[in-house]
Amino acid sequence: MRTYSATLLTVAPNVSVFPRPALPEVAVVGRSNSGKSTLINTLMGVRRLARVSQRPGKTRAIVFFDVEKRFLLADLPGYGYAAAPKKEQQAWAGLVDGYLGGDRPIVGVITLFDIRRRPDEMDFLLIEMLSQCQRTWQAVWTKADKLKRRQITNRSKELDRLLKTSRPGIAFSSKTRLGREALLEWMEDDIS
Ligand SMILES: Nc1nc2c(ncn2[C@@H]2O[C@H](COP(=O)(O)OP(=O)(O)OP(=O)(O)O)[C@@H](O)[C@H]2O)c(=O)[nH]1
Ligand SMILES: [Mg+2]
Repeated sequence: MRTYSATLLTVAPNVSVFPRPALPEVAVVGRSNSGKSTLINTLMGVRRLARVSQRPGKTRAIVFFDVEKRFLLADLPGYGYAAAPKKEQQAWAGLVDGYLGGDRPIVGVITLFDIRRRPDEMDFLLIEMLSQCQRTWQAVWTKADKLKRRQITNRSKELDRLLKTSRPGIAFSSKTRLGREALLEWMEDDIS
């Protein structure tokens, strides 16, 4: 299995401390608890690079990882944490919009959806945001190990339809590594 050598570069709670744009960047976005940090660890083939939350809504900064001085991976804070106060939700929007809508060399956005959940208003808002800032995104249906093979196929089709994906989403599991190769292929294509 191909693994990557990745290191923590910066934890950025606001736009003023983003790293200097130099390398191509791949962003990982999605609802709180959708599995962003776990997916980054799985993609890189390491155990404890990105911190996996014990409680949802813990990550409140963009965490940048440097991968082999070739590209950066950006682990974005999750949205949709119901208990978050309004002020925090605004801070989230400011940070994510500042990042995705800014002038950064983002070559692709990995957009996560729990395969078992029905997308809601906030998911559609994220997609709207991505298309407004003209970002190429790849949908990923996470936690596919929770479903049987047949259900994975059906849910994947249903989510493609609901979210109007331009390319089919990739069913993914950090437990079984389903979808890892397909997602890496997409990512490597974008970087080079
Ligand atoms: N069964 C299963 N559980 C997963 C998978 N990916 C993540 N999880 C679990 O889902 C929970 C949330 O995972 P995280 O990676 O912390 O999710 P996150 O999107 O980074 O969450 P925030 O940083 O709070 O936005 C953890 O308990 C993980 O172990 C998966 O593929 N399969
Ligand atoms: Mg996280």
